[in-house]
Amino acid sequence: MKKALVSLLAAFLFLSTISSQTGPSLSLDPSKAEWFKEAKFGLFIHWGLYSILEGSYNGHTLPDPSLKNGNSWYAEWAHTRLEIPPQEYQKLAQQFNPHQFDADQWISEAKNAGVRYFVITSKHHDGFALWDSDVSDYDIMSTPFKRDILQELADACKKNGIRYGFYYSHWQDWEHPHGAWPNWVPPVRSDEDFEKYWQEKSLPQVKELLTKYDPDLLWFDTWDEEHHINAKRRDELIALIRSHSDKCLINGRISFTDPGNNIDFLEMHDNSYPDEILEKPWQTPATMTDSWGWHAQDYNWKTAKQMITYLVNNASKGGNYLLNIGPKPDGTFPPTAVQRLREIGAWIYTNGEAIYNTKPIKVSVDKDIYLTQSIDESKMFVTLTANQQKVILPFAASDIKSCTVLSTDMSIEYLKISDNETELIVPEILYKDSNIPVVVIYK
Ligand code: FHN
Repeated sequence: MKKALVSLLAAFLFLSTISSQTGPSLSLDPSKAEWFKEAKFGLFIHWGLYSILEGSYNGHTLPDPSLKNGNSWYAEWAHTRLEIPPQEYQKLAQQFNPHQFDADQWISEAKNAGVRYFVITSKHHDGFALWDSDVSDYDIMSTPFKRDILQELADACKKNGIRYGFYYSHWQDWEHPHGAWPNWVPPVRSDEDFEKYWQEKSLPQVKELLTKYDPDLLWFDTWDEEHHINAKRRDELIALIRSHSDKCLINGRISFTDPGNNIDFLEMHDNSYPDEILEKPWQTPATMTDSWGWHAQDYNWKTAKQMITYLVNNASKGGNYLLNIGPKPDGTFPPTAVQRLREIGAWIYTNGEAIYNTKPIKVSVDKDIYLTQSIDESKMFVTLTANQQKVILPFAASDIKSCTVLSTDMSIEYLKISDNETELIVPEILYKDSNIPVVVIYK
């Protein structure tokens, strides 16, 4: 009897080692995401056929409440929200000819702004591929432009030491007969039909992106539970990526409501900012205006101060800020977007040490004060965004060696308030030089 048990146990152990060795592991070594955690600031690009429409079509401009689903600024949704018939929308491919597109110009603007990684919509919900796809002719080669935009951008990123990745709409696809459409466009796609799109277009195009461009990350998009990306399809896609890349990071929107444990960073909702520190790497995708894609009548530009504050807020909670630009149909960045990038870059030029390669400090402070610290914890950075002159910090004055302004080395006085509270005396002159000064505390 005993002999039989021993051989059963041996067989079980043998099988469990084999089963654990078969098939690629779905998880990536967490060290591969270190660059992402250190990077803090990325540039997102929404660019495609919808950019030609600039938010308007046939006398309607988004948001247009007179249309059943027109009440949204999102210009990249023009196809469905402005009720454009597919055969009309797809004709836009014949007009896509961004003659002023210059990948080096885009990436050098990004680099000067302090951007450390770059993500572009390789295929948004409309199903149009910005690369020469062997899977679908609805791609850049069916336009007058016929250049491999993704390759030119990947080359520019490599030249500038910037990581790059691609947004891919793996669920919504308004071109393939069985891709998902918004729930207000009948008929609701059956799961069997969706599987045809999944096997015929979604998985093969993701494989193309991996084998053609070797990206550092892939950015998938779902935003609620009403999608076909169940755990089986989620893991099938993850397995495909792991089998073609030992570095490509995957975001949590691969299945927003059930990302599982094998994704590499969490994705917040659009323009949303958690108010607590998150352990897993994460980022907020954010717009400079109200739309992601170029919208000629969207004038609601956030100020540089607002966007720097979002960047600092996220860094203080262990996250990144993925800031979006919607380039124009001619391939240029809107001038105000360039101005904002340069304003943010100017602040980062003197204060970047408070952002890059930092980690949160797990204490609570007053609103409009953001704390980060160097990885070795020798320096704490106190970013002030509301012209504060008295700043109370929950640290003992005896732990502080010195206090200076990060950008100028000006000494900052501090007072012991109690055993575990210190007050920084912030002179008004500080706010003359910068409306978001950073005080560095040496411990
Ligand atoms: O529907 C998309 C939208 O167009 C845009 O791409 C954003 C970016 O985070 N993602 C979806 C909405 O959350």
